[in-house]
Amino acid sequence: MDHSSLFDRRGFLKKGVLTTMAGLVGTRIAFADRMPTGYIPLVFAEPNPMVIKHKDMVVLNDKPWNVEAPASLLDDAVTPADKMFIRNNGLIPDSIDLAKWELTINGESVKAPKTYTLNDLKKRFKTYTYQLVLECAGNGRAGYTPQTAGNQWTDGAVSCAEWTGVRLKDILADVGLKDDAVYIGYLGKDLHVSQDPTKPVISRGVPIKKALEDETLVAWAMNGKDIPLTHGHPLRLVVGGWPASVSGKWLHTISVRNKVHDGAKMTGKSYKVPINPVQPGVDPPEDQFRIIESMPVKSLITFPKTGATVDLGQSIALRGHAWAGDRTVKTVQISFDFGSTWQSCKVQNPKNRLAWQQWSIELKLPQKGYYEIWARAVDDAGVSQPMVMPQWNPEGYCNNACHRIAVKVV
Ligand SMILES: Nc1nc2c(c(=O)[nH]1)N[C@H]1C(S)=C(S)[C@@H](COP(=O)(O)O)O[C@H]1N2
Ligand SMILES: [Mo]
Repeated sequence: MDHSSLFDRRGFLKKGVLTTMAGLVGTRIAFADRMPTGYIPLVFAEPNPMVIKHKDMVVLNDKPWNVEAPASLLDDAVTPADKMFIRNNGLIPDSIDLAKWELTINGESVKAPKTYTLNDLKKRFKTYTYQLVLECAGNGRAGYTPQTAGNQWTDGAVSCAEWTGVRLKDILADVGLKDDAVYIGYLGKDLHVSQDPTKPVISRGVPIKKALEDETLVAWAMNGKDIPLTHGHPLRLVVGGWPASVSGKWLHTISVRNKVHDGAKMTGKSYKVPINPVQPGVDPPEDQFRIIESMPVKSLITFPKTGATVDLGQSIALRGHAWAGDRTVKTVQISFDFGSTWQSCKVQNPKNRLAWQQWSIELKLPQKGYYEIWARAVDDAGVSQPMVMPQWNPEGYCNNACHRIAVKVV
């Protein structure tokens, strides 16, 4: 990181930088006035300890940051900030001035553009809180053969945190839309890795119907606190159930479009899959791809940790989460005999629409030996997770194959 932008002319940390830092560490900076000139606080050092998070998180890339959780770390019903995966396409903005932060709503399909301060948003609209599943479309990519390019996520690029903010539909009603509105697109303040401010990082969006759902939020809080800097502080678009790439971090603009949004990573083959199934390894031309919308049904075993050893006769409180994009999960079954027989688990209702659901089962494994435990969820339309690799696709998206863990009984 270039640190020169952090300091004022006298060599002290800029006011905005201190505010950013307070956002990062989640509290005010004690003795901020006593920091020596030219001093770089640890949170801005590399690697940034506040970005690295829980010690068991797995760093796939640090420029930009891409960090995932092992499945066993995702045991909480509501994902805590330190166990939440990070998927950045660019560089985290390094100074954020809360007093000057604004959200602009513009585009061809607004009657007139309008701008709100953070305070306007908090005061003028009703506040809502929802638990929302954010899963990177590339989650599970490591499971595809032949291998596809991109971060080799295993199972942990998914979270379900509690987001607080205002409904995008309330803001859009206040702005006033034209009849031809079909799509929205976001813009965030992150910088391209080249640090070239003219290069866009990512600007995705959703059809207006999804944008106007009750659960689509413009959020400023996560799990009851300011959103951590890594996850979009101070403002984020949060759209549950769809590829998490549509949930724009460091949000400053939403454009209401009269055509499918054409921002960075909406075009080409990004976040798209072939319209017709292809043979693994075959990459059809661009016009034969469609944009991924709702994510497919999926589940995780979060306890026990793969590789666990239990005593014969000891019961295991097997558990995890299941989710199904815009749908709900109807059943979760597990097998410990390589899929020959299946047992039904208890499945809880979601806290709200688009939240993941907890499932559990008390299990006793019948004899000593090595076992694999497989979990399979089925959604309310009767669609099941596949046992093995689903439809291969050139960008390696939407791998919702069953999660498996190994357990030894001694
Ligand atoms: N501004 C901005 N928003 C972004 C991204 C980004 O790089 N920049 N990455 C997107 C992608 S691809 C994913 S999967 C999610 C990751 O969210 P998280 O890092 O908070 O877990 O953020 C999305 N929003
Ligand atoms: Mo993503």
